Amino acid sequence: DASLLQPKVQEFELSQNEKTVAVPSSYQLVLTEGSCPHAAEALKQLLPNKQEKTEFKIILGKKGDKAVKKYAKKIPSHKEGYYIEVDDHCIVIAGADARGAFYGVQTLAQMVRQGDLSLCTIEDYPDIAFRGVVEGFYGTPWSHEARMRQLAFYGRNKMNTYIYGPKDDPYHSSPNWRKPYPEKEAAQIHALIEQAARNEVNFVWAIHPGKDIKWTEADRDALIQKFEAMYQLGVRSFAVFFDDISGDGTDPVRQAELLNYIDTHFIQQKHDVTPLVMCPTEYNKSWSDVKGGYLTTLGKMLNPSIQIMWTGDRVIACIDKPTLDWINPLIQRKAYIWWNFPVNDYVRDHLLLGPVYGNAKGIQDEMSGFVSNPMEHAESSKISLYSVADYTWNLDTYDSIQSWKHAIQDLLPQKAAYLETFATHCSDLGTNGHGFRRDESVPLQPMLKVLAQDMNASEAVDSVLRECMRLETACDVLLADNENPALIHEMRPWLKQGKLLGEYGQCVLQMVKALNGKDAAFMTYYDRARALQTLMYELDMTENQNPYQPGVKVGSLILLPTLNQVYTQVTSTYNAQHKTHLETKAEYNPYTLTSDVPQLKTQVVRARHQYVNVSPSNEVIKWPAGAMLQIAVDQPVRFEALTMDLGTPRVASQFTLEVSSEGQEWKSVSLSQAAEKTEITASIPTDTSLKFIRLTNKSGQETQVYFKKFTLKVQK
Ligand code: LTM
Repeated sequence: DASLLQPKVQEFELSQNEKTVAVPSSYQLVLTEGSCPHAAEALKQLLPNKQEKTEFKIILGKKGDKAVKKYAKKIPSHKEGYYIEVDDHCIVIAGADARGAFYGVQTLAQMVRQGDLSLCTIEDYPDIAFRGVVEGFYGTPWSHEARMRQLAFYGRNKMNTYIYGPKDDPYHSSPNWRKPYPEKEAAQIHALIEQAARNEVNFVWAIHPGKDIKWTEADRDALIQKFEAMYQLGVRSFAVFFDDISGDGTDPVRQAELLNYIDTHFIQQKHDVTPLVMCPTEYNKSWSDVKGGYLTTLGKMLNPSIQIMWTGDRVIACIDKPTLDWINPLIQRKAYIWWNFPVNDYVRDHLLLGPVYGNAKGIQDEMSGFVSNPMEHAESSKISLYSVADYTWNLDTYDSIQSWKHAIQDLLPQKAAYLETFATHCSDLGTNGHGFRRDESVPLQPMLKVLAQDMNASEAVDSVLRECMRLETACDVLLADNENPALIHEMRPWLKQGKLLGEYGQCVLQMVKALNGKDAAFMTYYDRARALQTLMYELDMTENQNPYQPGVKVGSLILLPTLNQVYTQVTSTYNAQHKTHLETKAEYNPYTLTSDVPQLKTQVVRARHQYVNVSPSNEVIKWPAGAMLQIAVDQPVRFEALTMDLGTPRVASQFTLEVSSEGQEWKSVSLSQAAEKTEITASIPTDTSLKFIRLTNKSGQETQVYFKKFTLKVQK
């Protein structure tokens, strides 16, 4: 069944006689020794029983090899393409090159897994030249073992690029980009390079020097020396990232001069190194100042072979034709897409397990590459990465739901149905500074909407109740599963929350049923629903306690909000009927954030114990003159102190901090920042209760800062 082959093949033709042949139990291998070693190795792994004296032949080779000469005309002319022919006594795999032959073997492997082979021909090739992954997120870099598994996964799914650029590897970024890796890390990188080669993946090593680079010969030589050291370790593909920096490092002329120098004096000298890739400082449209000339300078100055990365119209965005029509002329080349999905380093309390959708069809000829930035959870990211492989190989036949289902099947074959149920309710990002959202709980949405309108609609009550039961079951089954321990380990906090959510949903709907049926059990369901609210809150406060977006959210787009709404309604109705005062509030955040700093407008504010935190941002924030960020609370409280980190020394004097009780009269509070430190603090007089606090840029000009921490301490 050709539709089961993933990524989808370009041309598949069944033989007219519709015959099949059994997977050969032994075969004679015909190939030109050494021509496509990784394809040959993969074939031997797939069908180990190679024998000289067997009738059935497998012919494997690449264009130009004697073994496949007869098929030369049938091999697609695209790089990395391949031709397969299956008949009743022979299988031919003929690649346009060695990588194409390797991909042919991967396709054969999928056919073998389906059972008997249909007699057929396949012509296949990728739509996009560079396809894969940029490990480019903030947070804990992937482990060595996770990376080894990833590279094998890329090979199986015909992705040819892995860009190594974890923001929190100090030897990739400041301060240690100038230094060589210590011995252990160097040995691991070497092992990754070997694994990448076995799987026909380009291991691209990226450097992120812009935070503290000096435009001197010494730093230029330090960079070349680091690249040379990486070359000695086996790296044959390189990238330079200038994202998320401010100050001197952002100068496009200096960047272009450095990159051209690297290109001429290092990349071109080596003869076995792929084209240099760069990530610009203005890497998305919303931040681009075309008149300022950053992008056009790169476009004009950079050597034509240097690839320029682009995240789209915004930091987090899907890619379509207008995106590419805008950027390509400016940079005078086809953009190399850095797709910021499923990365969750700005919504770390969410796990993004939903389908990959939103990127346009028909744009394959407008981009030079497409790589996805994943989550720090390597195994869980494979759901999306599988579909990225599928999309980038064959854009026009890409079917997001079908691909998602196949991805789940591939990741956890024995328990795929359970994983699908869980992933259905664990896909949105929640409110976030980038405003990027994904759909969630899609099949249940019609019934959830009916329930939100009328909590007594019995069909909706029953369907949602059944789905909550399915969710609870799925989480239990997955929590106890042993098929992919690394995956379950990553998902564990979310599975535990999903189980509680499933239980809570059933309980709330039982409250509705008990109320309608005048069932005396209402109070028992109420007590349990309250207990489950507490347990969900406790889990959120104790698991995944990263300092950025701590906690664990599941079903946060529509399932949990609808259940909470029903809980409030049913409890209020009960109170009215029985003159009781049961707690009707399910969830409550007394704090709100308002801001006219465009990049901070939709940041999330969270209260945790005595602290109120605004979610930090990964990127540089352009804070306009006069713009402010305000936190309001619905009941007066005593603010004790503010601690913030704008990632910049000597910046406090550009801001004013003010507090107010009613929002009419404002009182200034002084800010202190120690010399050369980035942390800023303020002690707030606790003699009056307050409802508002705001921070304003009073410097009279735009200020560029980071937004690493904003924590208010509130008196108990
Ligand atoms: O997107 C780019 C080019 N750079 C960074 C990434 O490192 C980060 O993972 C994403 C998502 O937070 N945002 C960035 O700005």
